[in-house]
Amino acid sequence: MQSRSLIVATAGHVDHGKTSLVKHLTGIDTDTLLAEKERGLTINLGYAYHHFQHQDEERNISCTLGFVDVPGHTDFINNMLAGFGAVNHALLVVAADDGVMPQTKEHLSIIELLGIKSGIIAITKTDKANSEQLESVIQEVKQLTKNSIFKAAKIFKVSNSTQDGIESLLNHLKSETVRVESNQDASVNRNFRYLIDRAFTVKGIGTVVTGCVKSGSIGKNEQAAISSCNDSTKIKGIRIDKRDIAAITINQRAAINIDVGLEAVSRGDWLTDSKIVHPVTRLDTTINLVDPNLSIKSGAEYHLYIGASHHIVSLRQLDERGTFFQIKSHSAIIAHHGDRFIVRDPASQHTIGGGTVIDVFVPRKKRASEDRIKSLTALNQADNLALKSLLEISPTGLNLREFSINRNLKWQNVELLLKKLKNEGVEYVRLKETTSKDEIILFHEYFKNYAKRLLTQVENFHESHRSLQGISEPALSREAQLPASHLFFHSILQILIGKNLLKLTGTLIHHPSHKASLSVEEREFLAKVRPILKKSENIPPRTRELAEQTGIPLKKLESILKQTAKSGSLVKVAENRYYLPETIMNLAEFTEKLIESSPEEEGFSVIQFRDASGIGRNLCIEILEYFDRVGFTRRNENTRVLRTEKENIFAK
Ligand SMILES: Nc1nc2c(ncn2[C@@H]2O[C@H](COP(=O)(O)OP(=O)(O)OP(=O)(O)O)[C@@H](O)[C@H]2O)c(=O)[nH]1
Ligand SMILES: [Mg+2]
Repeated sequence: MQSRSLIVATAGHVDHGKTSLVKHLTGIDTDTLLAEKERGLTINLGYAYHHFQHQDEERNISCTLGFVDVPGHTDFINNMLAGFGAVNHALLVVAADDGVMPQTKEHLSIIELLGIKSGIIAITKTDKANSEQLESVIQEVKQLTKNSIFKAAKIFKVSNSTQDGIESLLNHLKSETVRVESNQDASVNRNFRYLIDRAFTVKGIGTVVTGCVKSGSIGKNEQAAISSCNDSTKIKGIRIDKRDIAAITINQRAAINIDVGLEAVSRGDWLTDSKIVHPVTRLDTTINLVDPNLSIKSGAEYHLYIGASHHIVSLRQLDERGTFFQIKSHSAIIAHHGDRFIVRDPASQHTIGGGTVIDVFVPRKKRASEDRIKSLTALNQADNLALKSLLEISPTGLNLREFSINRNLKWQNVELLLKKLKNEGVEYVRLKETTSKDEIILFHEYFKNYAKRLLTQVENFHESHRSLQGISEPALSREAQLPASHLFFHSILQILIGKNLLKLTGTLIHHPSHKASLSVEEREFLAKVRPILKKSENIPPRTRELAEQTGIPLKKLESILKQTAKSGSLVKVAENRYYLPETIMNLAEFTEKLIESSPEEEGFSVIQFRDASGIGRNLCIEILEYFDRVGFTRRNENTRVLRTEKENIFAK
């Protein structure tokens, strides 16, 4: 059986009859707090549901019409804002005997600023107004809403006292519920995000949270992360009102039983897919100011309402036009591209604007540079356009992991977007940075330029050093001066080696056809020394011992060893120790295996390397320091870890 769910938040001035209306529509009184009863007004959010079956010729649909009832009193605006955190429909309530009042206007502007998609209007207390009064309030409301999402909204006249008009409003909302589009497609592309608005304990069951699914879906027994602490929790049960269900999807409200203590969750936290948990204290956004002439004071504190949470923040205008603003918060914020928020001024107690999150990966430096504004402009577009524009303006490549987390895109969807780009003829290369989780894509035009630079540098090197086999990676990196990190350079180099445009011999990079011209003396020397080094394998003789074994005088030997190492035929590991390239490759392989066998691949100590290899301690240190130097390993106090795979450093 199909299911549909429409969650509506009420809005309107205090005492205009919101809670009474929800009660008549659902039979549930949401003002449950003692203080609410005593004061006769709503303080906290209330929740109520009306379930019904819809049957027509083709379908039998199980429908949920849900309400989030918000307080009208300005003192509880925090709660009102939390109520709208994940809701897409609004019911604007205006009392016929009172007309448009301050919070009618403020709630309307909040609804607009939060990008709520649709709404209807109810004029309540019709029993307390004559027809003239009623007509004048209707005109007033029409005037107020003529440029808003309510401009084409139906206006229902109701009385909570006589119940006049309630049925027709309920019927309208029910038909809207049936018409809600099934959002299966939307939930396939994005990861699960569920905004928590309440958390409590139920005896015998444990911690229960209630909230609304903002994106994706989740099923019973699956795992989700709690955004505030990144702890994982099992979804023990899901309930909509009193019914247990197996899974929930986008736009549904539900109670979820989780297996963490109550202290771990509170209003404003999210249950999300663990892949996208990314708390930040800086966000780049667009903000629409209610009064466009208002100037944002850069040192001032503002109140930010996002999701169902509240933060004290400062704002900084990033561009001259005033499109982009950076938000800096004292507390961690969970947000993704496209999330809406409200900014209030604590001094005037007014909503000053609302905005949309553009990027949660704010650069450390040059936060308002021309390039950054270009990136923000690119990001401020639909997924596919953003990806294409960003690619074209990113000379150091586009970080796909960040792109997918920022926009809460499932990886398969990112792959789909990339495929579409290729189909449109947009060319790029993928740079795999083996030591980090990041995957970078680089626009082909940039890649071509860098590749040319590297190839030219290698050619120049050959021109001026005929007798040398090639240039070392650090030297080439220095010469080529690519605009990003060494890892970036390294990945480009790997692509060129993979395409056979460059070649690695030992640790030297060279043109594939270049062969260092060894002199007759060098060749004869190699023929003599290779068998000795081969036989002694991992523990080659020191130069002094080698001099004895070959009969070559030490001084002369040292000079010819040095010369031959430059051709890549021997590898100088320490001042008095040379290895064959293939022995180095074997030792590198040995090191990789040692790491793999260490608990949780944590690395190994010199002693562990010594015991496993049977090589003496001092020589072990020499070998490992050589590995550090060429960028194969990294020393962390007493342990060593791999920086990259051996193939990235040594010739096969
Ligand atoms: N005569 C009459 N009284 C009404 C009607 N609707 C609500 N009231 C009364 O107006 C008062 C306020 O109603 P509520 O439903 O609590 O108003 P509210 O909008 O929820 O108020 P807040 O939540 O505090 O913003 C109560 O005493 C209701 O009984 C109506 O249609 N006719
Ligand atoms: Mg109320």
